[in-house]
Amino acid sequence: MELIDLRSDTVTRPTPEMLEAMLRAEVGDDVYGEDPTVNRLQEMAASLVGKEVGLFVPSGTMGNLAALLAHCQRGDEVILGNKNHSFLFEAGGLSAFGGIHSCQLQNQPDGSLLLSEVEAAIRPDDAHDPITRLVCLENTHNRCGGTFQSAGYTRDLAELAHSRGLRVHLDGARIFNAATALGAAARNLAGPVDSVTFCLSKGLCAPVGSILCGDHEFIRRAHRARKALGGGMRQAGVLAAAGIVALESMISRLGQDHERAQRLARGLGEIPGIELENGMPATNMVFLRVAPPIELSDAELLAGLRKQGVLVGATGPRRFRLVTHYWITDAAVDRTVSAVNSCLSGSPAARV
Ligand code: TLP
Repeated sequence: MELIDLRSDTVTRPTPEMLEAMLRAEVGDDVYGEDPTVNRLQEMAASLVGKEVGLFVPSGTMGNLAALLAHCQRGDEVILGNKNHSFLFEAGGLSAFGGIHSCQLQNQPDGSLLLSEVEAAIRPDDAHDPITRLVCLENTHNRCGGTFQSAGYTRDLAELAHSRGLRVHLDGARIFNAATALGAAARNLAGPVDSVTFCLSKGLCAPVGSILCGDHEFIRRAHRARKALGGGMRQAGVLAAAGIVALESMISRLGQDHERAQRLARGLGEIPGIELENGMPATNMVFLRVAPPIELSDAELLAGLRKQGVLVGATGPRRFRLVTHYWITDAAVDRTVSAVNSCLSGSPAARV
């Protein structure tokens, strides 16, 4: 039985074309800046998001942390959403390694921050206060449901931040999903911000890696931070080669993942006891809640689905996340809907 893994788009395996490119990759020592494949990937990436320079990093987490370290000094404050990945799921790296203080604002349903709240959170120049240095956005926004924010919103936020002397970092782990959903170019979404991280190893299917982009001076600082964090890789062209294939051939197909997320949501939404948490999905994530009359525990549901070859993510009591990606076909979507249906209707075959 083929496993249907909907826990995340991070589970995507490299495509045959990527494996082929990895095998043929020309490499050098990237710590010396001598890996031609890494250099090419960084140039392509920077141009896609309209920035001067790109820096290949092992993960989105390191990209965000290197950005924070490059923008902030110890004791500086960053304004970010209380559901942002950097706040919730990066092991507190910003305070552990950067000594950076965080001011958490409530994310709006689309993942944005209210401009009025950002403005109110900027500290006065007073010796009692940390120095507000940076605002962090996330687009698409993972915990808000894979939602996206428009280029207009990003521009307004950046204008406000810049007018007060702050910089803006965008966690654009899935920026190409946002761009696809908006029918916009990624460079329009990233244009107004000072730095952006995006991931090659999520919907774009590369096995490893993210890119941090910004201007020369910012990337010079981020490069040093990457080294300090142990992210200076040597013959990384082997990985970058897959990243190049990802940028060349995987962005234009992301809409298929969004359509499949819609198909999945429509199917699941018809099952009694399932509530779609954010309505129809904006991109490639379906968040759902299992309503109280259903007696199955979360562990029983996960185990019942696993028995039928379906893996989904648990995101909280009676809350689950299903993420579509390259390896999820229409047939896999339909099989998932029937598996959930049979678990919830108490089919003995699905019980553990
Ligand atoms: N997100 C993962 C988990 O960590 C939750 C996932 O399965 O979605 N920014 C955003 C918005 C992310 O969703 C993630 C990964 C990251 C950064 C970190 O990327 P990696 O996993 O490459 O460190």
